[in-house]
Amino acid sequence: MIEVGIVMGSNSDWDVMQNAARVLKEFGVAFETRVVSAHRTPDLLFSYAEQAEARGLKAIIAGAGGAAHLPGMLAAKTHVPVLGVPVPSKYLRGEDSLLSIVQMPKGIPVATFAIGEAGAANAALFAIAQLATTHPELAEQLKAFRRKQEETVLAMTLPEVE
Ligand code: RP5
Repeated sequence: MIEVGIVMGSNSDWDVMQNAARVLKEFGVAFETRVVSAHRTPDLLFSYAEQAEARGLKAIIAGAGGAAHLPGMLAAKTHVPVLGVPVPSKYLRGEDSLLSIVQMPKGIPVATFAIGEAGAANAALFAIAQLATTHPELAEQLKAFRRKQEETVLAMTLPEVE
């Protein structure tokens, strides 16, 4: 069963959002990817959000750029947790995306992540951490992931000063 939905406002967001898909794949979490535009396919946005809970989705990772209303509007239409990823935009480098995702009114939360690739990857790791509360094998995988990351940093060396 699909556990996580990854949606984005355009296929131009894929370069960033594929980082979420890669993490979920690495952990063996079943996910789907869809283009859903808040402004250009509003009816699709509503039906995706309305069906999310019944379809068994445990989290929706939503990425968009510019006037990034996709995560907030999904959150307005479903109780499934929405994890928002600000995609870098052409003129404002994603600061517009970040602010339009993070500044939600009280009562409709969107968990907002960093702009760009780190945000997409971390949104996936956060969704996995949520799933790990009821899937012990995912908790073990997360521990192993952290250990490997730690070992990589501990093995880092720096050049000598000439
Ligand atoms: C947003 O507008 C999308 O999320 C994308 O980041 C941005 C540009 O979309 P395209 O013009 O590339 O389709 O809705």
